[in-house]
Amino acid sequence: MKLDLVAAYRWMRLTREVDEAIRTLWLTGQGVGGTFNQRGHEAISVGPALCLDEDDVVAPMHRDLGAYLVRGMTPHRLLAHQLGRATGPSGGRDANIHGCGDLDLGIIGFISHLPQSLPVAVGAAMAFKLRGEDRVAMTWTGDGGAVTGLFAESLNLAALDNAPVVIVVENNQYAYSTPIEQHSANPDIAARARALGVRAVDVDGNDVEAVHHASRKAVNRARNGGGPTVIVAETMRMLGHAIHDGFEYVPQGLLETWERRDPIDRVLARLHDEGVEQQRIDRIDADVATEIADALAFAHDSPWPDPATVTDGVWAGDA
Ligand SMILES: Cc1ncc(C[n+]2csc(CCOP(=O)(O)OP(=O)(O)O)c2C)c(N)n1
Ligand SMILES: [Mg+2]
Repeated sequence: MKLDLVAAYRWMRLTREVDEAIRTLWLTGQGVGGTFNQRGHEAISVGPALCLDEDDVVAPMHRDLGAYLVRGMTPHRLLAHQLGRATGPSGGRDANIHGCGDLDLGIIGFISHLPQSLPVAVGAAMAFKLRGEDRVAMTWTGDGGAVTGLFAESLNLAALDNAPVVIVVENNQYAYSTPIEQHSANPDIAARARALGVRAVDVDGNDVEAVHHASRKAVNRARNGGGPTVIVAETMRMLGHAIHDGFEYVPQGLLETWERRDPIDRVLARLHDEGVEQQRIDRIDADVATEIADALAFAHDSPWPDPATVTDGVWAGDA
Protein backbone atom coordinates (compact mmCIF):
# COMPACT_ATOMS: atom_id res chain seq x y z
CA MET A 1 0.00 0.00 0.00
CA LYS A 2 1.32 3.43 -0.95
CA LEU A 3 2.06 5.89 1.83
CA ASP A 4 -0.53 8.64 2.29
CA LEU A 5 1.95 11.53 2.21
CA VAL A 6 -0.44 14.08 3.68
CA ALA A 7 -1.18 11.80 6.65
CA ALA A 8 2.54 11.11 7.09
CA TYR A 9 3.24 14.85 7.08
CA ARG A 10 0.60 15.41 9.75
CA TRP A 11 2.08 12.74 12.03
CA MET A 12 5.60 14.07 11.49
CA ARG A 13 4.56 17.65 12.20
CA LEU A 14 2.70 16.51 15.33
CA THR A 15 5.77 14.56 16.43
CA ARG A 16 8.03 17.56 16.05
CA GLU A 17 5.63 19.90 17.83
CA VAL A 18 5.09 17.53 20.78
CA ASP A 19 8.87 17.21 20.99
CA GLU A 20 9.26 20.99 20.94
CA ALA A 21 6.59 21.33 23.65
CA ILE A 22 8.48 18.84 25.84
CA ARG A 23 11.69 20.81 25.26
CA THR A 24 10.00 24.08 26.16
CA LEU A 25 8.55 22.57 29.34
CA TRP A 26 12.04 21.64 30.48
CA LEU A 27 13.65 24.92 29.39
CA THR A 28 11.04 26.88 31.36
CA GLY A 29 11.57 24.80 34.49
CA GLN A 30 8.24 22.97 34.29
CA GLY A 31 9.15 19.51 32.96
CA VAL A 32 10.08 17.22 35.82
CA GLY A 33 11.56 14.33 33.84
CA GLY A 34 14.60 13.71 31.66
CA THR A 35 14.18 15.18 28.21
CA PHE A 36 15.43 13.31 25.18
CA ASN A 37 14.67 15.08 21.95
CA GLN A 38 13.97 13.36 18.70
CA ARG A 39 14.45 16.17 16.17
CA GLY A 40 15.56 14.56 12.89
CA HIS A 41 13.99 11.18 13.72
CA GLU A 42 10.42 11.95 12.59
CA ALA A 43 10.52 9.83 9.42
CA ILE A 44 12.16 6.91 11.24
CA SER A 45 9.46 6.65 13.89
CA VAL A 46 6.37 7.57 11.83
CA GLY A 47 7.15 5.68 8.59
CA PRO A 48 7.51 2.19 10.13
CA ALA A 49 4.71 2.65 12.69
CA LEU A 50 2.29 3.48 9.88
CA CYS A 51 2.80 -0.04 8.47
CA LEU A 52 1.37 -1.87 11.45
CA ASP A 53 -2.05 -3.34 12.23
CA GLU A 54 -3.90 -2.76 15.46
CA ASP A 55 -2.87 -6.10 17.00
CA ASP A 56 0.83 -5.62 16.32
CA VAL A 57 3.17 -4.33 19.02
CA VAL A 58 5.92 -1.75 19.13
CA ALA A 59 8.83 -1.43 21.54
CA PRO A 60 10.15 2.06 20.78
CA MET A 61 13.30 3.79 21.98
CA HIS A 62 13.81 7.28 23.42
CA ARG A 63 13.69 9.15 20.08
CA ASP A 64 10.58 7.49 18.68
CA LEU A 65 7.85 9.84 19.81
CA GLY A 66 6.21 9.44 16.39
CA ALA A 67 5.64 5.73 17.02
CA TYR A 68 3.84 6.49 20.29
CA LEU A 69 1.62 9.03 18.54
CA VAL A 70 0.80 6.83 15.54
CA ARG A 71 -0.12 3.98 17.90
CA GLY A 72 -2.63 6.26 19.61
CA MET A 73 -0.91 7.72 22.62
CA THR A 74 -2.26 11.26 22.60
CA PRO A 75 -0.19 14.43 23.00
CA HIS A 76 -2.38 15.05 26.07
CA ARG A 77 -1.14 11.93 27.81
CA LEU A 78 2.45 12.40 26.65
CA LEU A 79 2.63 15.94 28.01
CA ALA A 80 0.88 14.96 31.26
CA HIS A 81 3.53 12.24 31.57
CA GLN A 82 6.30 14.81 31.16
CA LEU A 83 4.75 16.89 33.96
CA GLY A 84 4.48 13.82 36.24
CA ARG A 85 0.68 13.95 36.38
CA ALA A 86 -1.76 11.16 37.19
CA THR A 87 -3.25 11.28 33.68
CA GLY A 88 0.02 10.26 32.02
CA PRO A 89 0.61 6.64 30.97
CA SER A 90 2.62 5.82 34.12
CA GLY A 91 0.11 7.58 36.38
CA GLY A 92 2.83 10.02 37.42
CA ARG A 93 5.38 7.36 38.43
CA ASP A 94 7.80 8.41 35.73
CA ALA A 95 8.08 11.63 33.79
CA ASN A 96 10.12 10.97 30.72
CA ILE A 97 9.96 8.63 27.77
CA HIS A 98 11.51 5.79 29.79
CA GLY A 99 8.77 3.48 30.96
CA CYS A 100 6.21 5.27 28.79
CA GLY A 101 4.08 2.42 27.47
CA ASP A 102 0.51 1.25 27.15
CA LEU A 103 -0.14 -2.37 26.32
CA ASP A 104 -3.74 -1.55 25.36
CA LEU A 105 -2.24 0.43 22.47
CA GLY A 106 0.34 -2.28 21.74
CA ILE A 107 3.17 -0.10 23.09
CA ILE A 108 5.74 -1.91 25.22
CA GLY A 109 7.20 0.79 27.48
CA PHE A 110 10.71 1.83 26.58
CA ILE A 111 13.33 0.01 28.65
CA SER A 112 16.14 2.33 29.70
CA HIS A 113 18.90 -0.28 29.68
CA LEU A 114 20.00 -0.37 26.08
CA PRO A 115 19.11 -2.28 24.00
CA GLN A 116 16.77 -4.28 26.29
CA SER A 117 13.66 -3.44 24.26
CA LEU A 118 15.17 -5.52 21.45
CA PRO A 119 15.10 -8.97 23.11
CA VAL A 120 11.68 -8.14 24.52
CA ALA A 121 10.37 -7.42 21.00
CA VAL A 122 12.01 -10.59 19.69
CA GLY A 123 10.39 -12.51 22.56
CA ALA A 124 6.98 -11.00 21.74
CA ALA A 125 7.42 -12.03 18.09
CA MET A 126 8.41 -15.57 19.10
CA ALA A 127 5.32 -15.78 21.28
CA PHE A 128 3.08 -14.62 18.40
CA LYS A 129 4.55 -17.34 16.22
CA LEU A 130 4.26 -20.02 18.88
CA ARG A 131 0.61 -19.17 19.50
CA GLY A 132 -0.14 -19.04 15.78
CA GLU A 133 -1.20 -15.39 16.01
CA ASP A 134 -1.07 -13.15 12.97
CA ARG A 135 0.92 -10.41 14.68
CA VAL A 136 4.22 -8.63 14.17
CA ALA A 137 6.56 -6.94 16.65
CA MET A 138 8.57 -3.87 15.74
CA THR A 139 11.36 -2.26 17.69
CA TRP A 140 13.93 0.49 17.33
CA THR A 141 17.51 0.61 18.49
CA GLY A 142 20.48 2.93 18.00
CA ASP A 143 23.91 2.69 16.40
CA GLY A 144 25.25 2.48 19.97
CA GLY A 145 22.77 -0.25 20.89
CA ALA A 146 23.87 -2.16 17.79
CA VAL A 147 27.38 -2.77 19.16
CA THR A 148 26.20 -4.54 22.29
CA GLY A 149 26.27 -8.28 22.82
CA LEU A 150 22.52 -8.26 23.27
CA PHE A 151 22.06 -6.98 19.72
CA ALA A 152 23.93 -10.03 18.38
CA GLU A 153 22.12 -12.44 20.72
CA SER A 154 18.70 -11.04 19.85
CA LEU A 155 19.32 -11.14 16.09
CA ASN A 156 20.69 -14.65 16.31
CA LEU A 157 17.58 -15.84 18.15
CA ALA A 158 15.22 -13.96 15.83
CA ALA A 159 16.88 -15.55 12.79
CA LEU A 160 16.93 -19.04 14.30
CA ASP A 161 13.24 -18.84 15.16
CA ASN A 162 12.29 -16.99 11.96
CA ALA A 163 10.45 -14.63 14.30
CA PRO A 164 8.03 -12.02 12.88
CA VAL A 165 9.99 -8.99 14.07
CA VAL A 166 11.15 -5.80 12.36
CA ILE A 167 14.16 -4.08 13.89
CA VAL A 168 14.79 -0.48 12.90
CA VAL A 169 18.30 0.70 13.68
CA GLU A 170 18.41 4.48 13.98
CA ASN A 171 21.94 5.27 12.89
CA ASN A 172 22.09 8.88 14.04
CA GLN A 173 25.92 8.95 13.89
CA TYR A 174 26.42 9.28 17.65
CA ALA A 175 25.94 7.30 20.83
CA TYR A 176 25.90 10.02 23.44
CA SER A 177 29.15 11.91 22.62
CA THR A 178 30.84 9.03 20.76
CA PRO A 179 30.74 9.14 16.95
CA ILE A 180 30.10 5.86 15.18
CA GLU A 181 33.66 5.57 13.84
CA GLN A 182 34.89 5.50 17.45
CA HIS A 183 32.47 2.84 18.70
CA SER A 184 32.12 0.50 15.70
CA ALA A 185 35.09 -1.33 14.18
CA ASN A 186 32.80 -2.11 11.26
CA PRO A 187 30.27 0.73 10.91
CA ASP A 188 28.25 -1.24 8.32
CA ILE A 189 25.41 -2.26 10.65
CA ALA A 190 23.44 -4.02 7.90
CA ALA A 191 26.46 -6.21 7.08
CA ARG A 192 26.78 -7.13 10.76
CA ALA A 193 23.08 -8.08 10.87
CA ARG A 194 23.45 -10.22 7.73
CA ALA A 195 26.45 -11.97 9.26
CA LEU A 196 24.09 -13.04 12.06
CA GLY A 197 21.60 -14.47 9.58
CA VAL A 198 19.10 -11.61 9.45
CA ARG A 199 18.02 -9.92 6.21
CA ALA A 200 19.08 -6.27 6.35
CA VAL A 201 18.58 -3.17 4.25
CA ASP A 202 19.92 0.39 4.38
CA VAL A 203 17.58 3.33 3.91
CA ASP A 204 17.73 7.09 3.97
CA GLY A 205 16.20 7.72 7.40
CA ASN A 206 15.17 11.27 6.54
CA ASP A 207 13.00 10.15 3.62
CA VAL A 208 9.69 8.98 5.05
CA GLU A 209 8.67 7.28 1.79
CA ALA A 210 11.88 5.24 1.71
CA VAL A 211 11.60 4.22 5.36
CA HIS A 212 7.92 3.38 4.94
CA HIS A 213 8.53 1.35 1.79
CA ALA A 214 11.29 -0.73 3.42
CA SER A 215 9.18 -1.20 6.55
CA ARG A 216 6.12 -2.22 4.57
CA LYS A 217 8.11 -4.94 2.81
CA ALA A 218 9.62 -6.10 6.10
CA VAL A 219 6.25 -6.20 7.90
CA ASN A 220 4.59 -8.10 5.04
CA ARG A 221 7.45 -10.55 4.96
CA ALA A 222 7.31 -11.09 8.73
CA ARG A 223 3.54 -11.57 8.60
CA ASN A 224 3.86 -14.14 5.82
CA GLY A 225 6.39 -16.32 7.64
CA GLY A 226 9.46 -14.71 6.08
CA GLY A 227 11.12 -13.91 9.41
CA PRO A 228 12.99 -10.90 10.76
CA THR A 229 14.39 -7.87 8.95
CA VAL A 230 16.79 -5.19 10.12
CA ILE A 231 16.27 -1.76 8.57
CA VAL A 232 19.26 0.53 9.06
CA ALA A 233 17.98 4.07 8.76
CA GLU A 234 20.64 6.75 8.38
CA THR A 235 19.98 10.06 10.08
CA MET A 236 21.54 12.58 12.43
CA ARG A 237 20.73 13.41 16.02
CA MET A 238 20.06 17.14 15.56
CA LEU A 239 20.20 18.07 19.27
CA GLY A 240 22.19 16.86 22.26
CA HIS A 241 21.80 13.36 23.65
CA ALA A 242 19.49 14.79 26.32
CA ILE A 243 18.59 18.38 27.01
CA HIS A 244 21.50 18.98 29.40
CA ASP A 245 23.95 18.14 26.60
CA GLY A 246 25.18 21.13 24.59
CA PHE A 247 26.65 18.75 21.96
CA GLU A 248 29.66 21.02 21.39
CA TYR A 249 31.51 17.89 20.26
CA VAL A 250 29.46 17.67 17.03
CA PRO A 251 31.15 19.51 14.14
CA GLN A 252 28.95 22.42 13.04
CA GLY A 253 29.38 21.50 9.37
CA LEU A 254 27.87 18.06 10.02
CA LEU A 255 24.74 19.58 11.55
CA GLU A 256 24.43 22.02 8.65
CA THR A 257 24.67 19.19 6.13
CA TRP A 258 21.92 17.23 7.88
CA GLU A 259 19.77 20.32 8.43
CA ARG A 260 19.52 20.55 4.65
CA ARG A 261 18.10 16.99 4.68
CA ASP A 262 15.51 17.74 7.37
CA PRO A 263 12.80 15.03 7.14
CA ILE A 264 9.93 17.49 7.47
CA ASP A 265 11.31 19.83 4.80
CA ARG A 266 11.75 16.76 2.59
CA VAL A 267 8.15 15.63 2.93
CA LEU A 268 6.94 19.20 2.40
CA ALA A 269 8.91 19.37 -0.85
CA ARG A 270 7.29 16.08 -1.94
CA LEU A 271 3.83 17.42 -1.10
CA HIS A 272 4.51 20.50 -3.22
CA ASP A 273 5.71 18.24 -6.07
CA GLU A 274 2.47 16.29 -5.80
CA GLY A 275 0.50 19.51 -6.12
CA VAL A 276 -0.86 19.62 -2.57
CA GLU A 277 -1.96 23.19 -1.92
CA GLN A 278 -0.17 25.29 0.68
CA GLN A 279 -3.56 26.11 2.20
CA ARG A 280 -4.07 22.45 3.07
CA ILE A 281 -0.65 22.28 4.71
CA ASP A 282 -1.33 25.48 6.64
CA ARG A 283 -4.59 23.96 7.91
CA ILE A 284 -2.76 20.87 9.16
CA ASP A 285 -0.17 23.06 10.92
CA ALA A 286 -2.94 25.11 12.56
CA ASP A 287 -4.76 21.94 13.70
CA VAL A 288 -1.56 20.57 15.17
CA ALA A 289 -0.92 23.85 17.00
CA THR A 290 -4.43 23.74 18.47
CA GLU A 291 -3.97 20.12 19.53
CA ILE A 292 -0.70 20.97 21.30
CA ALA A 293 -2.28 23.94 23.09
CA ASP A 294 -5.18 21.72 24.25
CA ALA A 295 -2.76 19.01 25.34
CA LEU A 296 -0.67 21.48 27.35
CA ALA A 297 -3.77 22.87 29.07
CA PHE A 298 -4.92 19.32 29.85
CA ALA A 299 -1.50 18.39 31.25
CA HIS A 300 -1.25 21.49 33.44
CA ASP A 301 -4.82 21.02 34.72
CA SER A 302 -4.28 17.34 35.50
CA PRO A 303 -3.93 16.21 39.13
CA TRP A 304 -0.74 14.95 40.72
CA PRO A 305 -0.82 11.23 41.56
CA ASP A 306 -2.66 10.30 44.75
CA PRO A 307 -0.02 9.15 47.31
CA ALA A 308 -2.44 6.38 48.36
CA THR A 309 -1.82 4.69 44.97
CA VAL A 310 1.95 4.50 45.40
CA THR A 311 2.03 0.70 45.71
CA ASP A 312 -0.31 0.09 42.74
CA GLY A 313 1.49 -2.00 40.16
CA VAL A 314 4.21 -3.07 42.58
CA TRP A 315 4.49 -6.82 42.30
CA ALA A 316 7.22 -7.65 44.81
CA GLY A 317 8.25 -6.65 48.29
CA ASP A 318 7.06 -7.16 51.85
CA ALA A 319 3.53 -8.52 52.08
C1 LIG B 1 23.18 -0.57 29.32
C2 LIG B 1 23.20 0.93 29.21
N1 LIG B 1 24.38 1.60 29.25
C3 LIG B 1 24.40 2.95 29.18
C4 LIG B 1 23.23 3.66 29.06
C5 LIG B 1 23.27 5.17 29.00
N2 LIG B 1 22.90 5.63 27.65
C6 LIG B 1 21.66 6.03 27.39
S1 LIG B 1 21.45 6.41 25.77
C7 LIG B 1 23.07 6.07 25.43
C8 LIG B 1 23.57 6.21 24.02
C9 LIG B 1 22.75 5.40 23.08
O1 LIG B 1 23.21 5.59 21.78
P1 LIG B 1 22.42 4.98 20.58
O2 LIG B 1 22.12 3.55 20.81
O3 LIG B 1 23.21 5.32 19.36
O4 LIG B 1 21.02 5.77 20.61
P2 LIG B 1 20.76 7.36 20.43
O5 LIG B 1 20.72 7.93 21.83
O6 LIG B 1 21.86 7.90 19.63
O7 LIG B 1 19.44 7.49 19.75
C10 LIG B 1 23.74 5.65 26.56
C11 LIG B 1 25.17 5.29 26.60
C12 LIG B 1 22.01 2.92 29.01
N3 LIG B 1 20.82 3.52 28.88
N4 LIG B 1 22.01 1.56 29.07
MG1 LIG C 1 22.91 6.91 18.11
